Amino acid sequence: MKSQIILNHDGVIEYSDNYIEDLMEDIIRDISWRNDSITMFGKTYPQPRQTAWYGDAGIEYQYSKIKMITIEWTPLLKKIKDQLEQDLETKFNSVLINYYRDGQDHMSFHSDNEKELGNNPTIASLSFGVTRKFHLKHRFDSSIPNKIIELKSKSLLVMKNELQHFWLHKISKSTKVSGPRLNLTYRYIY
Ligand SMILES: O=C(O)CCC(=O)C(=O)O
Ligand SMILES: [Mn+2]
Repeated sequence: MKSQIILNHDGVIEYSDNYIEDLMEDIIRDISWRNDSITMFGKTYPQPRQTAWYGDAGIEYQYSKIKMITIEWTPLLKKIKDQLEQDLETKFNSVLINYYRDGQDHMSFHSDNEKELGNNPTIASLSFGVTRKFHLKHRFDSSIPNKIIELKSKSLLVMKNELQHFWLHKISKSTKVSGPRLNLTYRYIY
């Protein structure tokens, strides 16, 4: 695996192009999407993307006030997990799936810092479909410029060490993309 260190200050981000074959259609075929809403300023909206949560039986994860319990691995999601565990020498027990139907679907700035993820989580993020921009912003030091990483189809991005303490990340809206994107973030939930 040929990986590139993209960020190495207050946390680490590694990126690998062409990590995996294009499995977008094969993955999507078997996914049951959730139907969660988000509440902001007292109003309820559908989430601005589709989501699903798979993994070992009975694993719970709460984010943005949404409580999720795993659906058990599809064979393909499990196979990818096994490969990532071998390549990254770490364990995963669940995967959050995000499907951005078009350029309007997005995810706002946040850190993956829920306590169930442990102190310095290693999160492995796979992308399929259209290229979208992954923005990073330092939480405390405004003199550090934001970073933008173009997440290409079949790439692997790994976030690790103290990254979630110090950096926010997002997938912003784009009027330039035409087509969907699938993202899988493999995680270990304690
Ligand atoms: O779609 C992505 O690349 C990022 C997803 C993400 O940040 C998350 O699921 O927490
Ligand atoms: Mn995230």
